[in-house]
Amino acid sequence: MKAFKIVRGDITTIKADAIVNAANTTLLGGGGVDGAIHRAAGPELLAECRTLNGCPTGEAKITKGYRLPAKFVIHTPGPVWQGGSHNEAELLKNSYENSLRLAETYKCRTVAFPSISTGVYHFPLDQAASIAVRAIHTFLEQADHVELVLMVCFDDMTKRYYEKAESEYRSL
Ligand code: AR6
Repeated sequence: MKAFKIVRGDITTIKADAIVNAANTTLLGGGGVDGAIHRAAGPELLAECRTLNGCPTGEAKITKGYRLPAKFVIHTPGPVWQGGSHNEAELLKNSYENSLRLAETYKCRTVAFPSISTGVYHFPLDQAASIAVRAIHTFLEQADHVELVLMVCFDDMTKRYYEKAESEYRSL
């Protein structure tokens, strides 16, 4: 039975086949969840990331998880919010879809996401949550390998927005 679950927690502690990193286009680390993932994975993660030559916004690249409990890290740079007329919604959807496609390719059964672009990149949480929830459900319906997707929210406010987006999606 496939499932989407919204939980509160620290994604670096999640024992999924893959966790997703809200990265930047250099893939060379940063603050927020990116910094936390690199700290927990150890320097081998940065060494592998250096070989990837960055990643365009909305696309995704995969590495091993090193010292993390997760087997893989899928790195995706979400869009920086610039007011909404710079294709931000499409690019955010692409980040979720391309991350899930990569998880399928690597036969991952469980995938954990952070709330991409809603920290330093300032994407409005209500819009980001509804884009994420829709993209994840649409993907799950036709997935062959991915069967559990977790949205790991770092704080209660973020979790409430995803729960609201999920209940709105369910009531459609
Ligand atoms: N587990 C889960 N979620 C977390 C964690 C954690 N350990 N730590 C923070 N969050 P952000 P962005 C939440 O800023 O907006 C980096 O410098 C956080 O509270 O990490 O996509 C990159 O290198 C928020 O809800 O990512 C980029 O330059 C969410 O993760 C830039 O930030 C995303 O916040 C990307 O910005």
